[in-house]
Amino acid sequence: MSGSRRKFFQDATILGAGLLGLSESLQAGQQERVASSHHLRSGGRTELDVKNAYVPMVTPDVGDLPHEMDGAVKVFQLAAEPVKKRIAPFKTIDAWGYNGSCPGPTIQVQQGDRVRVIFENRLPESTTMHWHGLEIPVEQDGVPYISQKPIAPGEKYVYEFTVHQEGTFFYHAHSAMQEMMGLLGFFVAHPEKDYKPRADHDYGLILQEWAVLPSNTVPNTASMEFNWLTFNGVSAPMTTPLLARLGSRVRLRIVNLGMDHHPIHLHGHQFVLTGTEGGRAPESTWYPMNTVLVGVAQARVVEFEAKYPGAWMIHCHLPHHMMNSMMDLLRDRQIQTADQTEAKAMNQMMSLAKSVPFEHVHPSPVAANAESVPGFPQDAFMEMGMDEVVEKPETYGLPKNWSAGMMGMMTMVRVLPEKEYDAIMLRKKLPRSAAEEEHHHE
Ligand SMILES: [Cu+2]
Repeated sequence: MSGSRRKFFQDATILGAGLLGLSESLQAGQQERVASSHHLRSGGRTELDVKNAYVPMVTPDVGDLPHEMDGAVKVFQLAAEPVKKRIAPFKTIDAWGYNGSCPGPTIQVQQGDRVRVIFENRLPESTTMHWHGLEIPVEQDGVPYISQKPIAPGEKYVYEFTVHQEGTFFYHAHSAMQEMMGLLGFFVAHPEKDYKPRADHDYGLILQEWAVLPSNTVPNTASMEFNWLTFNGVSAPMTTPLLARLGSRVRLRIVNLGMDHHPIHLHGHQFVLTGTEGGRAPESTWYPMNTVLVGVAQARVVEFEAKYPGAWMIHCHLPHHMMNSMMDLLRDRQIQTADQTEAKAMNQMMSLAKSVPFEHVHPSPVAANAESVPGFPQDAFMEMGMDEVVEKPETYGLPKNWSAGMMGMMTMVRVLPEKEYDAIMLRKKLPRSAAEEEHHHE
């Protein structure tokens, strides 16, 4: 760690300690196991009746759907509706989602739970909800005309079923174009007895792709050419880094509902495939890998020991999926453009920087004779440092211009030693103004 970076973290610790008191806040934000509602209400039950606690999944940039209890039933409210979705600092699209969120908020239940979802259709057209991978009565399957009548705009519909499985599932509209508008979300069923080995962190990523023409905001759901690729509804560098304590075990659940299969690659660590959309896989089937192909309609669950400190990329490895659309920005620039000049490219970058606005652009150096080399430019001029625009506690302490190295379907797992992890967790608890003051002080 550099001296200035060390000071960064020290300052955060001192400031946070002053504001909140160390003992309480240092543990803050760590994924703590939650007892199931059965556990909390267990009263006179014997130990055997009580479900285990589990580590809840965190869906960065999305969040969870809360529930209320009606007797022993977990009741969720879910409304399908149009959503203005900012997928990048300079791109907001007109997607569809649930409860103002695209993808929809994560539903987390536990194996054995009775679940009721009070669903409302606020879309301009009919829809239904399908519970992908769940073994439930056919009347709850959410297929229009086959298992139910389409739910008309303005109508409500109640789904209710018992979840006897464990695993990573998702919910989505059972209409192809609506899926491509963003109508899906996680449905995670935690096991009755926690998985072994237990994970310390559990993160979920939803893979989506969008075709949005320049100067347009509505995704073209019939296109096969996708220019925006997102994790949990945002493109890098807007994706929120996943944090892991050095030495911890990390579970990563990935689901895909688009037109492409995505090979998701993790840097610097090996993982094992511990589950699919069908649930947990037996440990005898686990083997080391660092790229997992997540096919359309699949869920893939991988786990790894966060052994090596650092900011490690997690990204789709399809080259075009590691980019953000430059069409909005560069207009006349195509990869093969022969008359691209450094001055022209820089000009384009500066005009984008002004419109966002972000603080600066950060082109890497090019050779003096670059313009005479066939094929130039490729990645030159494309990288955009916008650290301050996408700043959040989880990005705290990253090297300057880190955001210039991240685009498209990409995020990172930050494997952090105890002190640095705690400093960021503390910062997540700070009021926004205090965090800003400290930044300016630094
Ligand atoms: Cu991909």
